[in-house]
Amino acid sequence: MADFSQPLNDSIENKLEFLKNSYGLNQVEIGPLRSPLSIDFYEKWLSRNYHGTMSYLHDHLPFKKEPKNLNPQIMSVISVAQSYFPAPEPSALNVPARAATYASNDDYHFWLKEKLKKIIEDLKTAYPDSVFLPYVDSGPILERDLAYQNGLGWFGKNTCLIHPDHGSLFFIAEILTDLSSAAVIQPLPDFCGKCTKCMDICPTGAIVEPKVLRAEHCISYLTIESKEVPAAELRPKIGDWFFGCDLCQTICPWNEKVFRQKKIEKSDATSTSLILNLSQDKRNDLIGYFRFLLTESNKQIQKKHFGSPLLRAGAKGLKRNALIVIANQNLYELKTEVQNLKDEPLQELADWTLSQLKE
Ligand code: B12
Repeated sequence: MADFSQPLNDSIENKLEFLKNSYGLNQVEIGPLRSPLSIDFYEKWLSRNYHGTMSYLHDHLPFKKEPKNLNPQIMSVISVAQSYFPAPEPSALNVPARAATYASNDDYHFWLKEKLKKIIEDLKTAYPDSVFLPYVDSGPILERDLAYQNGLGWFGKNTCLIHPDHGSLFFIAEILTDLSSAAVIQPLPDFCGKCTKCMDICPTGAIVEPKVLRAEHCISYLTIESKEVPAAELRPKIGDWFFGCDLCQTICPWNEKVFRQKKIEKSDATSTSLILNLSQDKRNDLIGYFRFLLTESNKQIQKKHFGSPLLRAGAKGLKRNALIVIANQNLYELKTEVQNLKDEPLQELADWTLSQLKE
């Protein structure tokens, strides 16, 4: 529990600075709760159907547009940034398949929410009668926009919020509160300049314009959020990405700067290759893991991935993703398991995988 035994008139901003350091967060900033500055872009994006099957993004519109609809008492938003690389909460499940960097942590929806609840407990000691509502990712809040307003970063061309010191490999979370803040925060200017590396590297061309992601083509969507089987022309472009993708972030000079500063050597997490070269040992590990996915029951698969963000894709989604990587990495050792897969919705994909395997 935080010790607020500093002078009683200490401001909320100073308390948040103290909590930021106590809880190992990159940034914690409070600002008045206003409507998102980029709501017009959001509406246009929806109208272009770039959200694919994520229909909840439509349902969120009235709240995203007017965050006070969540609770009319709310006056301010406390924006939180938590860096996820190197992993602050490493996952016990270390899958040998290539996954987005954030997935090397336990599922942040739980531990980051817990952190927010502890911060709220601390704040309650100073403001016992105030309202504090924690949000992490799944709420109907345009998180990047509110964080942008509170100075946590600018919207990069890859749409991620980028901070000059922290790069973009951070989660965003909020505490909405009825406390008011006198802080006047200027959003950060856009430092992307003429750089288009994130747009150029995206294997599926999902960044159709600077700051506009056609999510239905983003590998993160195809391997995590979507319940469908990707169109045949997109499958080879997914490369060896089994769960999520980071190419538009690892190529970003602002993250490269952070990797250098933190003295992070080139690793799978920082590599910009579409397909990693595997040692024989790593290839064997990958084959073993995919064999497990193709032959075990959905229940066993769920059990193994409990507590990991990978569970978000569901057992069927993980099988689907394995079939695509098996084809793209030519893991012909799994031919029999692919042939024996009896899963109606995945049948066409399994046939496609077989057609790609060459000894
Ligand atoms: C749906 C969703 C996805 C979808 C769609 C992604 C997307 N870009 O929207 C998919 C599944 C593809 C996805 C992928 C990822 N996601 Co996601 N996702 C979300 C979610 C739930 C909603 C986002 C949303 O509403 N998008 C709507 C579109 C329209 O927003 P947008 O693309 O960001 O576009 C905005 C800007 O471009 C801006 N804009 C456009 N033009 C202009 C011009 C100016 C001048 C300005 C100021 C602004 C501006 O307006 C738009 C609306 O704000 C949020 C959590 C939340 N509740 O907000 C997390 C969130 C955005 N995701 C996050 C993460 C970490 C990821 C991944 C890195 C995970 C991974 N590695 O697999 C990738 C990154 C892919 C990418 N390049 O965005 C983080 C982002 C952290 C950060 N530093 O930015 C969030 C905030 C989750 C969290 N709580 O930490 N995600």
